[in-house]
Amino acid sequence: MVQEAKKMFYFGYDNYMIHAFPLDELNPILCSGRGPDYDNPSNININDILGDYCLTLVDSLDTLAIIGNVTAFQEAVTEVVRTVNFDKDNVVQVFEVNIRIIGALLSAHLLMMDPKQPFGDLKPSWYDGELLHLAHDLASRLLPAFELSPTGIPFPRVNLRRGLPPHSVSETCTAGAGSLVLEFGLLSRLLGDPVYEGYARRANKVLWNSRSKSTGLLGNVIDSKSGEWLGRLSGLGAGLDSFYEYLLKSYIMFGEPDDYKMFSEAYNTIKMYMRRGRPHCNKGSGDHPLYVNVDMLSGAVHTSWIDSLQAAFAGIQVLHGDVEEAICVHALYYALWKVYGVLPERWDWQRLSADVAFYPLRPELVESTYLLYQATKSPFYLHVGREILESLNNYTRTKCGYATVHSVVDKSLEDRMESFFLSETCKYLYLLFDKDNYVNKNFGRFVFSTEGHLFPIDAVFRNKIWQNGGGPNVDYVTNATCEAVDAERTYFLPIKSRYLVQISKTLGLQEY
Ligand code: DMJ
Repeated sequence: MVQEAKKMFYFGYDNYMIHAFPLDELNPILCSGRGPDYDNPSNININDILGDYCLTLVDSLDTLAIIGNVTAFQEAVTEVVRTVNFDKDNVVQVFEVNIRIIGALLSAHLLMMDPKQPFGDLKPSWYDGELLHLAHDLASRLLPAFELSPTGIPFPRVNLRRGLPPHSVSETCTAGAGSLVLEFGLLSRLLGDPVYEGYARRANKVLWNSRSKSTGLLGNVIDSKSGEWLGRLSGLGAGLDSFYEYLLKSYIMFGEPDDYKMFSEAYNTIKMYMRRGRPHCNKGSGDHPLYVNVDMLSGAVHTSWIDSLQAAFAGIQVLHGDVEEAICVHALYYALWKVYGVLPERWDWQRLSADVAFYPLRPELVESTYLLYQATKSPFYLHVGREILESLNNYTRTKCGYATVHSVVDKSLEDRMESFFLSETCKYLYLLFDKDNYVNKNFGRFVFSTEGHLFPIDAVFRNKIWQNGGGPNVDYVTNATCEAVDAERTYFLPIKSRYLVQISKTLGLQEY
């Protein structure tokens, strides 16, 4: 399976380099490349993400390192330094640029600079911090989104060359505005410049302080000009997912107690208002646990769909130490995967049908499968990973790469391979199976960004050299407790078979 996962990555990556580079993405059916949609500037599905900066190459850098291909990694770094330039008259989304490009550049830089050389001698002899400078340049181009916001919540888009576009839309999602602190914090601490982290933290504070006074919940869409909520949906998926994720991961990385306080309050509120079903994952009776979307003001059920991004929440629960709950959340999305062979973007839990039927090769299920395997070492998760890999090969492999599923119902395809397929889906599959990988043997040394980029945890990132003479932040230990998973659990199914049968039957699966 290690070799199969590697093959999957190289099939996508090599085809991108042959048919698409230096454009941003690969069209895996037509065997061609794709850049921004200049004919239709309002096509934000494409233009939010593609900015003419070799996106897929940049997003793939650390996967090459993790897979152990030093030569290809060095070649890729050379190409990035030779080709990538952010001085472009393109309007892109702050969040996407941050997680896919700034995160990728910082991760590759940090892996090269690691004196322990965990993935070999990655640093080309000529390397002199060029990727860090690129990340710095790009982050500076995003700053107008923060500087010109009257509330501190960033505008969602900037023109990389000209700053804030005239008549900019100010409507932004909570995750978009509030998932910058990991990358911006690392950048600030690497450069000794508090500006980036300061803006990202300010955005988080404003969002946090805007939570409902009655429920403590946040909505999914907010106006960055007025600070008014425009979307009252509160849930774990689209619009909110990485906001929670970054509160926890930022705490793990920087040790700031406030991040953990916010995360744990948010986590308790989520459990109180969104969770339905039997109280314990592996005990008692009742429906399989489900986290529903609720209204942020009343806490009442808001929609009857859940979305595929919510599958990542099980991974966050693992990091938070709530492993039993993670097992249950994962089991639901795994059962859904078995129904369709991939995951629908939205699924209606009342009608038991796909509400929004596309699947753009997203990583969330394999990501939480990987994290659950690390936490439990149960071979069950290796089997889940194998099924995921096999169905990706069955349904999405095309002549020149892996393609977005247009409809999970009829398995028709669209000619697009998003960069997160290589940076996340393939990376997590590979790491799931490569049990001796340095990352897995030193799991506590790293944090994965929301785009799957690997960031080393290091005491130097607990320093703010612009504060207190740069002394380490020692006040970071909280009373968080992590539930240990008993060794004997390794030999049983992580979730009792009667509960697996229950969820499978509910979803109409014939076999389980
Ligand atoms: C990725 O860009 C990131 O994982 C993000 O947090 C959510 N969307 C995609 C993958 O689905």
